[in-house]
Amino acid sequence: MKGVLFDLDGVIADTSVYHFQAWRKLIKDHFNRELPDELEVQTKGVSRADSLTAILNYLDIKVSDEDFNQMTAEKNKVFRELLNGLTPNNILPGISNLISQFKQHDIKLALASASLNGPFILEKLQLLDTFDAIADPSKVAAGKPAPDIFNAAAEAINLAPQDCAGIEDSVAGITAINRSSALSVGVGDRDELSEAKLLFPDTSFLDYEKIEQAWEKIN
Ligand code: B16
Ligand code: MG
Repeated sequence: MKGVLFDLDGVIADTSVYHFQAWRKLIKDHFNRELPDELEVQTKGVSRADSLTAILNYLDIKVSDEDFNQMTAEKNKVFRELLNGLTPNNILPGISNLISQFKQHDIKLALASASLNGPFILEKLQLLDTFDAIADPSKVAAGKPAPDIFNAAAEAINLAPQDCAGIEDSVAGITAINRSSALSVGVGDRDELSEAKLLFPDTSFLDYEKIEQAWEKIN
C-alpha cells in the first residue's frame, strides 16, 4: 500500500452535522417543511446538487433551475457560516494518530472529498499541509458513487488506485472506492456499509496495521 485516499466529511471531521443542519434550515425557510433524520444518509458523500435533488424528491417538490441554483448557493452560505467555528478540535478521534502512522510508513495522502469546501475545511483543521494532494470535485465527470474522485485522488499522488486504500463513511463513497479498485475501508454501520472490504465502527478504531494487512490480502 503506497497511498491513502481520504474522504473528508464524516471521516476526517464531524462536519456532516453542519451539512444537514444547513439543509434543514434551507427547507424550513423556503417550504416550512421538516427533514427526517433518515434522509441524511442520502445526502452523505454526494454532491451539493445531488443532495438537493434527493431532498426535493423526498418532499415531492419541483423547482425551476434558477431556484435550484439559488438554493444550493444559499445552503452553502449557511454551511460556511456554521464552519466559522471549526478548529482542530473538530478532527474526529483517531484520525491524527492514523495520519502520523501513515506518514511514518511513507504513505502518500490525498483528499477524495465531494466537497467544494475541502481546502477551506482542511485549512480550518490545520491539516492543509498534511495532504500531498487534493482532488478537485469540480473537475471530475461524475460524483460518488462513480469512482472518478478516487481515481483523480490516486492520480494526483502519482499512484494507481490499486496501490491505495480509500476511507469512507458513506454508501455512495464505498461504492465509488470499490469501482476504483482501491481497498475500501468503511467507517460506520455494518448494515449500511456492507460493501466495505474492511469496516471499523467509528474513526477511533481505525488501525494502520489492519488496513495494511487487508490491502496485502487483496493484492
Ligand atoms: P459541498 P465528503 C460531502 O463530503 C458531504 O458528505 C455531502 O453531504 C456534501 O453534499 C458534499 O460533500 C458536497 O459538499 O456542498 O461542501 O460542496 O463526505 O465527500 O467529504
Ligand atoms: Mg463522507
